[in-house]
Amino acid sequence: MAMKIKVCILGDPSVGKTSLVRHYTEGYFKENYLSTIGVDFKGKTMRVDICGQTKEVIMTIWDIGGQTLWATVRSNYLNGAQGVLLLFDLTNKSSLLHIRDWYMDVTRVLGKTVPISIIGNKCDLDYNPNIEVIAMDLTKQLRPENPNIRFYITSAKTGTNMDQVFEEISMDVLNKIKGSQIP
Ligand SMILES: Nc1nc2c(ncn2[C@@H]2O[C@H](COP(=O)(O)OP(=O)(O)OP(=O)(O)O)[C@@H](O)[C@H]2O)c(=O)[nH]1
Ligand SMILES: [Mg+2]
Repeated sequence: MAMKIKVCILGDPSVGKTSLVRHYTEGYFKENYLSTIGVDFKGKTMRVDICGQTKEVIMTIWDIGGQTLWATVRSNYLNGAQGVLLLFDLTNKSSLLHIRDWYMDVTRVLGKTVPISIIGNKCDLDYNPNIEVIAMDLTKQLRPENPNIRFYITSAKTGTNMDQVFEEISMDVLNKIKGSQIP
């Protein structure tokens, strides 16, 4: 039987959350920007190899609009999430500086060991390589409390690293569920 998992994607407005989810689940990219109001849902059925077994996983991705400012509303959306993607825009430093706040928000609701990936999106554009160094440093700082935290650069436009992001977060979620079943 297929397992169902819930993954949330968060980050500042316009960093490319909806675009990344759309490209992954529907296979196309759109240049125009239409801000997500509240939350949007997309589903994807995938096959994940775990401990030598192939499992069918139905991933529901909750794409939470970056302008959803009310913390209570956001925490309602986050409830029950098993994995989290925190997105920033490699060409927008302030969106990276806000990642720590997004991280705090998420771990307040879901605990510190929830599988999380930090993602620098729009790698198809020119960006200052320093921003990647800062993001890797932040990931390292968070690793003692969240040992499996990952960092990627992606492009929702070209699809660079897109499959890895979603496959690896689902593997992390399944591994965590499996670990918690061991008495
Ligand atoms: N070049 C490039 N543009 C991108 C990429 N990802 C998103 N964009 C563009 O950036 C703009 C914002 O993308 P969205 O996916 O709507 O951003 P969002 O994070 O969902 O924004 P909110 O819903 O307001 O929180 C759009 O014009 C996209 O076409 C990317 O990887 N590369
Ligand atoms: Mg959006």
